[in-house]
Amino acid sequence: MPASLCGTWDIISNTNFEGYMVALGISPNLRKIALKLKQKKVIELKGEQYIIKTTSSFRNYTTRFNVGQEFEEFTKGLDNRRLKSLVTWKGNKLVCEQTGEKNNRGWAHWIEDDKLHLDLYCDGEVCSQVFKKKGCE
Ligand code: VLZ
Repeated sequence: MPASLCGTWDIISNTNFEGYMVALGISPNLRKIALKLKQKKVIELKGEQYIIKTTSSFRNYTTRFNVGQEFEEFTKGLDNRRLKSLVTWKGNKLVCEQTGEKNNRGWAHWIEDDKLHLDLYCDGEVCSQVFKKKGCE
């Protein structure tokens, strides 16, 4: 059983978010704003359903899914695309494959040294984010 991803997490590093946003076709103006944001993750499990909220002072993004069940995702406020997404456990990683206009798109979450890790990938670009649990050092 993988360590729980649930909780409230503050971003402490964000490598190549710019490259990920370029791959998604986010405009230069929006990228400039987005790069400065302190992102937060709130991950909850309600029954079988995961709820992942990405929040910031500028824009929020929420996704809800059940592991192993494909769902329709609309990336509202991000690149505004419609995707077919599927989240599964691969070892200790919670992995999402996002099928749509962009190739090789998805993300993976895992816990390492009490930190929440997230790789966001699109079209050969990888953004690596690390979060620390709120209230912990
Ligand atoms: O997260 O795919 O945790 O949905 C950035 C929001 C969110 C703020 C990046 C900037 C993608 C917006 C988050 C301006 C363009 C994401 C998944 C994994 C769950």
